[in-house]
This record gives sequence, structure tokens and C-alpha cells, in this order.
Amino acid sequence: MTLTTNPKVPAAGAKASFSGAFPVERLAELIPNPFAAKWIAECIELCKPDELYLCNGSIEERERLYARGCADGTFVKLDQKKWPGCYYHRSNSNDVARTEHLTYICTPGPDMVGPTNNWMEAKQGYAKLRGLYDGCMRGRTMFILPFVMGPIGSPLAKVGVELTDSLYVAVNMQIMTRMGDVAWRQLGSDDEFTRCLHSVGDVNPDRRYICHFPLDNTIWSFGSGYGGNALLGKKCLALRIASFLGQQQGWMAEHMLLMGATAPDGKKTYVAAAFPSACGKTNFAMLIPPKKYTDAGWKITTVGDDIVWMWVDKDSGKLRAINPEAGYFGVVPGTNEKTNPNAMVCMAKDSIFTNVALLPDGDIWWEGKSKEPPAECVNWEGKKWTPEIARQTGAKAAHPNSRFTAPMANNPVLDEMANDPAGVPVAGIIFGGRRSKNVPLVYQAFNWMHGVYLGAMLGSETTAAATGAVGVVRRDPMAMLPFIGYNIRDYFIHWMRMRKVMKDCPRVFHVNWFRQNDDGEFMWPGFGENMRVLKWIVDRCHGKAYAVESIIGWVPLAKDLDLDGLNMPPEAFEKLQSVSGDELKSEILGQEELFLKLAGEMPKEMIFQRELLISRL
Ligand code: SAT
Ligand code: MN
Repeated sequence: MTLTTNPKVPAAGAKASFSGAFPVERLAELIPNPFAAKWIAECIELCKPDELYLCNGSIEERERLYARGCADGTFVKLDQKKWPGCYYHRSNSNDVARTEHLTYICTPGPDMVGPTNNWMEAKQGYAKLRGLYDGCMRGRTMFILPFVMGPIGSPLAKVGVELTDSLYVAVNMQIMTRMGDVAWRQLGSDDEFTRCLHSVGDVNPDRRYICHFPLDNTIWSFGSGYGGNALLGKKCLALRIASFLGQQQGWMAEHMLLMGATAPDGKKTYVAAAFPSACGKTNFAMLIPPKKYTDAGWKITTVGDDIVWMWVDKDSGKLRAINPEAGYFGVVPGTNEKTNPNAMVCMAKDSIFTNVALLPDGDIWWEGKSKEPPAECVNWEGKKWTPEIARQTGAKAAHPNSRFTAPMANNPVLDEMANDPAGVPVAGIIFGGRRSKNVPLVYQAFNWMHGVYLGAMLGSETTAAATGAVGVVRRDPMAMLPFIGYNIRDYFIHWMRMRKVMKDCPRVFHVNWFRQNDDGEFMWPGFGENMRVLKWIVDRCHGKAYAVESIIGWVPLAKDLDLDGLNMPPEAFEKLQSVSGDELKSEILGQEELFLKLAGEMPKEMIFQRELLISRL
């Protein structure tokens, strides 16, 4: 199937694009788009940087910036024999994760943002942040980062320009996006780009605001240098702004991984999957099948590990998807040769490590990297750390949310279509959470609408990685709760309406790798063995595997899922799959919490789905 690539992208010109510092007088000459030049000039006047630095995303430029960053303390060059092209960064200790309570959607009225977002009146938002930005870049450099989210030439690819006073953000954005000339070429003389203004300010949580102005295609972020708060192409543009645009324009921006499963007969099936954090999304996206599957010819390839943009192809009426990102910003602790060997290869070169522990010889370490901790290191807070200190104080070597930033080109199982502007066809959508009770290993929704209900009710248990009580089920619809850039009611309706424009829609599934027995032991081995579940899902997408109808959906029996070589008797599997009346009642009561939270905003179709479930019960 062919899809016209974006006609707005002319071929590269002969002139190499500029990279480096330049005087403000050259702004109009160096910024090829007049709207961008005008907006940048306004931001310069507001932020008053000492220096301007235009980025083109080249390798030479990255090296120059790393050298600058090593000189000013932003980066430490790691042992280049062990970690070629890799650098280390330690953040401010109060700035280690996304700050949802300081994240706002700014619109004229509160109804547009609904009950799940923080709202700020747009004019007030601009006024408040203008006060903070005023002169905030004195003595600093403003980096100008033109970038594209999505494969170049894709009908959904979007241009953004980020202005930031953080060198760390500049190099991270080089890895995470397609940066430079390509953005100016795609933009042409249009006004259609996301205006992303960012300053770390004084990294003070009392003056930290992550503000989105969806009606103006604008993001203003102040006071944080952390990934999701500062790499504005990621959660801010590719999810919050994009979900808003998608709702207006009839496409979807989702917090999902995207993977290909190639069967022994060579047929490839793509599935997208949404999991709340701490459910092993990156591991699943890079899954290594058990030996018997690889021997038989199965292969798993990654298109993306965090975000997908999906649209309905006009010719086929089917859903297609791209990964808008060009890199991975993954959690480091717990990653090792066993849990995710492909991620280890991804981060082995040309990567940035943030908030792991630094060894005296330029090596790094994190909890879960190896059984044997180093005798001594400097931890993510810049303090001396030894196993003994850890025993006495509980101090971690690496922050639980420490991260690697790696180019996706490093991925040994990168899907061959990952850079294809036409995207990949989506045959299945998987929702999953971490649930110790009540929820079986896998089941399939009866239809799209039921699938939307399963996604809307998605819940996951809190882990020790987050603050607050452990083991509490948090509802996180479609794993999008902090990322829906508008009213969740309209978001659910948008999901339901997508059905009307698809001739053939993806099958929808729910998985749970984390169910426990009465002794608190995991009932499913997880990791590579999840391939067995994925095979059933792939076969179901093609109408091949068997399932029986149950109250909750279509479920496989022990004979329908490959348990061969697992040491799991059929009775154990049936137990893993069974949901008693009491368990289901407790689950339905748990869902009630979300209905109450969204009281008045739950579309009636969701209420009907709930009623249907209760009546089946
Ligand atoms: O919010 S980040 O994008 O920094 C990390 C994540 O939650 O995926
Ligand atoms: Mn994410």
C-alpha cells in the first residue's frame, strides 16, 4: 500500500545548515521561517540570553556541545572504552521526575480541560510565566532546536521549535527527535509548528510550571530540567498537544509501545500496547522470545517504546501508526543482561545516563545492574555511597527514576519500518496493568466499544518506585491520565468515534503479567515467556486461535495457549485465567471510584458497558 508522503518536505538543499553561536542581527538570515524568526525574536527579548546557539542536530555539533557540557559541569565523560560516546549527568535532587501537580492545560475556560487536568486560564498563564521568563537567560545561552516528531515525510509528522537554556536538554532532544534542517524543510513558509519555550530557571519547585496552550500550539515550561518536563517534544508535544490536535483532526496520540511480531511463515503483525508506568513497557517492546520460538522463526521488533500516533488510512480503512520519537528515554534501575539485553545494547554507546551512580574510573552502576555492587561510588546525589552506607541509611546508588537516553538506531531489534513515513498497520491493541488479584493473564474484548471500556478502566498497583502507599490500584485510563490534553469525556468519545471511520478495527486485549497466588508468588513467569501470550493475541488478530466466551470477554483455555515447556499444569493456567464472581464484584466496585471521580463526565456508552458487565454477572 502506498501513502503519499508529506508534500511539504522539499529535498535537502546543497547549503549545509548552520550550527553554532550567532549574533542576534543574523536571526532573520539563519532562521528560514519568518513566523519562527519573529517568535524567537520575541522570546529573546523576553528571556534576554547572553548568547544564541542554533542547532542542526549533526554529530559534530553534539560533540561540540558535549565538550562544552564537560567544561561547565553539565556532563562527565564516561570511560570511553567501556561506554563509547556516553556521558553522565546528575540532576538537581529536587528535579528527578515529572511533576504532574505543576502541569497545566491553559485554555479560556475549565470545561475544555475536564476533571483530570490542572487548569489555568490562558491569559493568566501567559502573564504568570512571562514574569518568570523575564530576564531568566541573562548570563546563559539560548539553544534554538528545530525538530520533527515522526518519520520525515509522514502525514502526521509535526514540527516543533524548542528554545531552552539547558545544554542537557539540547543534546537529549538531538537524540529523542529528528533535529535540524529537516524541520525547516518540512515547515517551509508555514506557521504550523509547536512553539516550545523552556527555561530551567533556578530549578525551584515553588516556581515550576509546565504549561500547555493547546489552542495556540504552544508549550511554556519553567523551573525543571527533567525529561518529561523539559524535553518538550515528548510528553508535552507528542501526547498532550498531539492528543488535542488528534481529537480535532480525527487521529490519535497514545501512550503506547509499538512492536512487530514476525511469525515463522514470515507474516508480520503489529500491536500497540498501553501500560501504566512500572509495568515493563520497555521490556515488552524489546521482548526476546524463548529459544523454542526463535528456533521456530519468531522474531520481535520494536517500532517504539513510549508513544504512538495513529490514523485511519483512507484506502484500506485500517489503523496505521508511527512512533513520533527517534530515541528511548528509559528507566535504568533493574535493567541488565537478563531483564532486557536489548536495552543494554541500546545504551551501550552514544547515550546519556542521568542520575545513576558514578564510579571513580568513569564507569557507572545502578541497582539491578549486577548482583555485586561496587565497593564505592558517588551516588546520584553526588554523595559517597558504599554497600555499607546503603545498609545503614537505605540510600540508593542510582535514583529509582534514573534514565538512559539512547538513539533508537542502537536498538538491535529496531523494526525496519520504524523510519517509514507510511507507518505500520495496527492489528491489535493491548491494555495491561500490574494487578496482583482479580485480573486474569489475558482476555480479548468482545468488540471495539468493549475494548474502549477495558482501556478506560485500566488500573495498576503502585510500586515502591513511586511515593505513597504500595499496592493500591490506581485507575489510569489508557495509561493516559496525566497526558490527555483536554477533557477526558471527549477523549473517551473520540476513542469510540474512531470505530466509525475504520473499515476493519484492531482487536483489543487486556493482559496482566503480575497476578499472584495466595502465597504472594507470581503465577506467570513473565519476561520472554510473555511471547506465549503475544502469540495467542497475534493468532486471534488473524482469526486463528481459539477462545471461549466468558463474562469478561474472550478467554483462552489451557489448550489454546502454548504452555509447552513451562512447567505449568493446565489447572494452574485455568486458575491464572479464572475470575470468581466475588473477584469480579470487587473489581467492578473498584472501577466505581473512577466513575465517581468523573461524575457527570462519563459518556453514557461507558455506563452502558458497565451495566452490561453487571448484567452478565
Ligand atoms: O515523563 S518522562 O517522559 O520523562 C518518562 C516517562 O514517564 O515516560
Ligand atoms: Mn511514558
